[in-house]
Amino acid sequence: MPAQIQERKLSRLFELLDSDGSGFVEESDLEDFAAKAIAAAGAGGSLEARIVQREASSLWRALQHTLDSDGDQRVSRAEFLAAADVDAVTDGAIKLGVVIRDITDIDRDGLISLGEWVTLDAKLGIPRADSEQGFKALDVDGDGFVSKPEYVRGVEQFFRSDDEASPGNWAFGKY
Ligand SMILES: [Ca+2]
Ligand SMILES: [Ca+2]
Ligand SMILES: [Ca+2]
Repeated sequence: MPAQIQERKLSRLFELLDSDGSGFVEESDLEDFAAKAIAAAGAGGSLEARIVQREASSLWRALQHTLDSDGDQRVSRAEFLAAADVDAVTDGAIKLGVVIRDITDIDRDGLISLGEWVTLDAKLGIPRADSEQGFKALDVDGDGFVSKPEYVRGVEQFFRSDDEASPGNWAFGKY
């Protein structure tokens, strides 16, 4: 079963990333994903925005380097799932996931509030109920905020854990 949960999580992420619904993840999808997160956070033009753009583009290059044997510049769902075992891709995805949560903390107090969380998730296409459930899961100490250590750990679990009980499985909503 362990493989199945990873597949479910990554399939869901693939859908979020494929923002033009083409059935493939392309470079433009990653640019859109970054742009949506930046817009939701009102972070346009900031240093943080450039970091998000840079990590999105690094993840694209890692995917391309790993998968693009036929040079068609796009990644299918099956290829995306296969890439999940590749360290360069996992590391790139974790970095992007973390910097996106960094800008989710709109007021920069080191804590993501429920309001901040749902604002960003809505823009990324995560339904409100899923987003709220994800927030509750990642707020492991139950103080009403997702702190940086909580979301860093959550994003790592999303990409690395095959434990059904890991809170981080919810880092990007229902899976
Ligand atoms: Ca696409
Ligand atoms: Ca905050
Ligand atoms: Ca917390």
